[in-house]
Amino acid sequence: MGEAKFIDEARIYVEGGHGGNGCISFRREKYIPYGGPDGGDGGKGGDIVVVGDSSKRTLLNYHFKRHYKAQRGYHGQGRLRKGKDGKDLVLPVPLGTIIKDDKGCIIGEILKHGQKIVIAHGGKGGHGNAYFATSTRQAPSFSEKGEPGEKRWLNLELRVLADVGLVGFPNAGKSTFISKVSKARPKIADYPFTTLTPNLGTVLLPDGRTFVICDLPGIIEGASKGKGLGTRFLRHISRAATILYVLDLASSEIEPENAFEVLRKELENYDSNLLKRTFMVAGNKIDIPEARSKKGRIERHFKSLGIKFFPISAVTGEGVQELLYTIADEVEKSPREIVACEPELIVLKKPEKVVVKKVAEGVYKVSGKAVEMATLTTDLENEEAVLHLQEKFSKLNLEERLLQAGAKRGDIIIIAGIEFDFEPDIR
Ligand SMILES: Nc1nc2c(ncn2[C@@H]2O[C@H](COP(=O)(O)OP(=O)(O)OP(=O)(O)O)[C@@H](O)[C@H]2O)c(=O)[nH]1
Ligand SMILES: [Mg+2]
Repeated sequence: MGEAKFIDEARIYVEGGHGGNGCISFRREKYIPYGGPDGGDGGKGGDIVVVGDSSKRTLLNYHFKRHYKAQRGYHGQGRLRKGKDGKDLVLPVPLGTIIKDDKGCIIGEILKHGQKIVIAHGGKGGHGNAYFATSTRQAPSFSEKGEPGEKRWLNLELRVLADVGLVGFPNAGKSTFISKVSKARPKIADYPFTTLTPNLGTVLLPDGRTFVICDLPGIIEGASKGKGLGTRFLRHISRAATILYVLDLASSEIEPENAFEVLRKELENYDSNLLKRTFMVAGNKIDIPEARSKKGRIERHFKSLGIKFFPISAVTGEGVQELLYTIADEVEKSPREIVACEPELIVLKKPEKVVVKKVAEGVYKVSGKAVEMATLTTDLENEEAVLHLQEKFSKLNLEERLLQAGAKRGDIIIIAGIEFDFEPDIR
């Protein structure tokens, strides 16, 4: 993973495929000049589907290409042939991707390889004229148009699925640690903020247990107020089972006990739930004499607080094995949080069927999925089709609703962007 190209947010526009139109056709048989209606239905438009792909690590693709439209459904044909459905458009995303709409409502989250979520439904195909044949209307010469596909802007947000999150000051040795215990190869250097984006590494223990570590950019005092790289990367450990604080025992700038307090404070300011998570502390760089000399004191300090403390050297590997086994135990006990339980997660109310709004003197706008779809699927040039639309409107009590809202004969009614004159039957 190219470090600088780690992208964990994207905004995309998605549009399901348009449904295919229903067909108007009549059977043609020998000696029968005008047979019964046999126009087939249109096919459904393709859906847009996100799918979990464990080989993906970032949302980079969606940073470059933002507009997605699925294939439309094919039109119906004569002899009752139904149009083919449009192909779904599949968007692979890394595991841990959360999909939100513009109101911040969570549409879903991808946690497993192969898991699918439809984020924009294709429109239904329109019925062919055969569908409208009744005993009183034996030769309908109209059909429905296909429905438009669902369209919307969505926000993709990645929260990597890690079992353990590494939290520490810059230069504490977090990246050195992850490169020692996994195949991850992040940049390591003796200046602060070497790591600019999270890195994941998988640890495999000799006993077969395995877990995923997330190395994060360094946190400094004031990070939650935006200092340094800030705390926005902390969201990547928001569902880690446990947190490993990495302290630099050789630091000449701050004592490890204080460093730990500062880190806890910054985490608390970012999201106090992070403090409820189980955690342990690694005192790094004990290969350096100044660090080793502090070891006893720091050990006693954390022990007195009941905190698990491990003196290690990420460079030589001293103490690392023991730490890894303890992490594995911890991960087993408290599995990774797999469901995003966010306060923003609200169940959307079922949309109202018909909503009438006066937009100007003598102008009313009508919205609601059923009314809009009925309008959009009608061929307004075809008189029979318009009569059929009026039947649909009366089933939805549209006329009454408009009269209640104050509409009068001759007023303009706008439905799905199309203007009608209001000509009520009543009064
Ligand atoms: N002697 C010694 N040096 C270490 C040890 N671990 C890390 N270092 C050195 O400390 C410096 C910083 O190491 P990094 O792993 O880049 O630190 P980091 O915590 O990832 O730093 P940021 O990415 O900037 O937050 C490097 O020069 C490492 O070689 C250790 O156990 N012993
Ligand atoms: Mg680093």
